[in-house]
Amino acid sequence: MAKYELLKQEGRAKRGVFHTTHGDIQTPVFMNVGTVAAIKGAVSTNDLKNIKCQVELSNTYHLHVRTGDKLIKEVGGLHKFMNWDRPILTDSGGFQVFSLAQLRKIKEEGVYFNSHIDGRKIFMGPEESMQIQSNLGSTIAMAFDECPPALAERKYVIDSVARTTRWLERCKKEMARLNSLEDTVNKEQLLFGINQGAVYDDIRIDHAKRISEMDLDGYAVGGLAVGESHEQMYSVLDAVVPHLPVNKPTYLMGVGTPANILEGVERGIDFFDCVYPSRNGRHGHVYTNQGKINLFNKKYEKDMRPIEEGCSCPACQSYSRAYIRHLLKAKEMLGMRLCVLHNLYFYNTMMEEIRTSLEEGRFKSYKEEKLYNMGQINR
Ligand code: PRF
Ligand code: ZN
Repeated sequence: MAKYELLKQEGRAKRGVFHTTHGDIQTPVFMNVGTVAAIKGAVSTNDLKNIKCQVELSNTYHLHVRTGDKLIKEVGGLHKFMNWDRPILTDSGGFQVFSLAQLRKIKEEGVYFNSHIDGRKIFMGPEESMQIQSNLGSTIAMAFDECPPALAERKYVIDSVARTTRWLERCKKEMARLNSLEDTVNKEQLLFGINQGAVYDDIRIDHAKRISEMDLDGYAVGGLAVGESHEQMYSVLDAVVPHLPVNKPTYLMGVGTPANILEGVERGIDFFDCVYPSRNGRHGHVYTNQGKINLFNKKYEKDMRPIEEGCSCPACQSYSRAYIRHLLKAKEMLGMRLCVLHNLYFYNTMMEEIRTSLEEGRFKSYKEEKLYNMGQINR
């Protein structure tokens, strides 16, 4: 049975450790996104170990429509398939169905949609999502939810959240059944519930209280970073996180920039994930302690310094801005790969610094310093 230990608190900010069957997760943590069981940019699982990655994140929907969860179960589960023995979190498919699939129809039983790969008709409900995640054998499975648009009207959000709650009850039941079966890949698979409610604080809070009573392994805040302003997102977190159990991990889904993460930590979030570091890396946009730079910029053409002076990532250890710029311009895969490795290392290192600052009771000043250096605040 997984257990979350709250090691230290500074205001609402939490420093914790989550013990799982695939090892401990030190929080706050950034999960490295590998949607199709691969970090985009030709990053291997061996690379992940060298860039301080603790948790890999994959998607139920993508693996279901291509290659297939049944095949992955047959060959021993996702950990074995991709050669990664540390924790894996799988997202439920809910969000991806809503953002990618065409012609979807939401019903009480689940969602009917067409695959974004070949257009074939698929049905996914709470039971199907749990079955797929069980076949994959991830460490942490996410509940099947609906993520309404940030600007959805109140009446729609009330009905949607009520359905998401009923879906969560079905997820919990199905997960318990699957974990008790003889041939299940990971009999100790964990389930996180997901809070929804768009930007309506009262709906969010009611929902948070409701799901907190269900004694799940962790709690996510979903439905954010979907078009609302940063201020609205922070204000939802201010309202809702205090109503989630402090002795369970909290997860802010799909967020975000380094600044968003610092603000999330301050408001009590343990887990984050986002495509920004890998996506930006693939476009030659790399993070430094002075902010993000674009390596395509001509001013780096003879710049023989590493991306970041003093950075211990595989890119900065061996290569210059000028050379990586050349690789990017020549469309050589190595260019993208080095940028992605640097960016993930930057994120994972920032999380490590955040944890240390929390242990030493100086998170608040760490955050101010980091934001100031990155040009995000004035002093
Ligand atoms: N639900 C699920 N996955 C998600 C989200 C959500 O609301 C988000 C919202 N930012 C990202 N990923 N299941
Ligand atoms: Zn680097």
